[in-house]
Amino acid sequence: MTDAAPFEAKGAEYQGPQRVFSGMQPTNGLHLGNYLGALQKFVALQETYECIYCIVDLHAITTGPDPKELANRCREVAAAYVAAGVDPKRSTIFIQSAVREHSELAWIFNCVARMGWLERMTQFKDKSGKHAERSSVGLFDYPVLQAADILLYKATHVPVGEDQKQHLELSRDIAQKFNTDHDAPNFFPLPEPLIQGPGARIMSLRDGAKKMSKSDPSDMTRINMTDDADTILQKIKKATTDPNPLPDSKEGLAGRAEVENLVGIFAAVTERSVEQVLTEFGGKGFGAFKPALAEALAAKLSPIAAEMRRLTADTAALDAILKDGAEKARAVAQPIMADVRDVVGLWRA
Ligand code: AQP
Repeated sequence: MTDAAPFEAKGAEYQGPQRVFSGMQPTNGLHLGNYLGALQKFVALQETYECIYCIVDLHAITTGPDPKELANRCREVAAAYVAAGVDPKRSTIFIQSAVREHSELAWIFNCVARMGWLERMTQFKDKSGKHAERSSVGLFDYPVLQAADILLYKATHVPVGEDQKQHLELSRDIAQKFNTDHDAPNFFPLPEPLIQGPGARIMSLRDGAKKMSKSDPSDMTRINMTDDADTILQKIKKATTDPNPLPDSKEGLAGRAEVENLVGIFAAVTERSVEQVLTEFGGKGFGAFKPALAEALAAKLSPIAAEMRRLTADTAALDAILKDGAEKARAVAQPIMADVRDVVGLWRA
């Protein structure tokens, strides 16, 4: 048995190491929501935890990306991680499909998760729209693979944006049911989502009811991590607002979702509170606020974008980081997977 005594007496708390896991899909380029909701937390958590950060290409193929582009998309996400401050010497950065055990554990979890649990997942409903029967089984099963990603490393903490809360609850349900069904209390930890903080839910620049998303057909709805200062300014200038000036208190943002989103973004990128932003801009119009917001965004993102360009130009160096990361990830995952096989009673090859 490996990894700090996974079987404890019934009812005991999980005793294994505290470990962070999270990932991002190499679909379109990353955007401000990905950065503020997740990536910024990835960086901060390195101070406290052992961190494992994945680029989830197996998730990406649920929506059929161009196979010729997928490897470079993976490199772009890896470059974003490193450029934002994830240190490949301290943390593990790797590509999901390079560790085969993700798929194997997902299959085992398919036999644990219940259809009814998956049918309740709102992300599948959003992404499949009116054509659920024509969606891939993989898209339906996405949160089960996500549970496997996390639990393959017995991760205890998962930094994600607000949109992933329901999937994280499902991961906890799967861990709990696996432990109970196999009479293996505390074999898997029940992973804690780390969602709180500014930036947990960044909305579309055009519609305050929709989250900022890579897959939105309009590029004007999002700030990409690689947008230059001029593009950022144009997008912010065209962002939906209303004719009223900014309020001078938080209460004044009620019913103004788009304005609330822009103020929240300003607060998050300048590391101030919403109240502080409103103290400065309350009573002023968007003619003053929007250029200041665009400038703050460019100041935050431009150095990261420049570093991303430098890193993606050196494919060999990035690939070496990913190879090393995959080796480190396998070293954690393989003994845990061997234990899972034993617990489930699979044939020992
Ligand atoms: N708008 C958002 N606000 C805050 N956090 C967000 N995240 C995504 N959008 C926002 C967080 O970013 C991480 C990586 O997400 P992902 O690549 O796994 O895919 P996703 O959650 O489905 O994000 P996207 O950008 O909206 O992609 P598409 O359009 O491809 O579905 C996650 O932690 C997520 O919470």
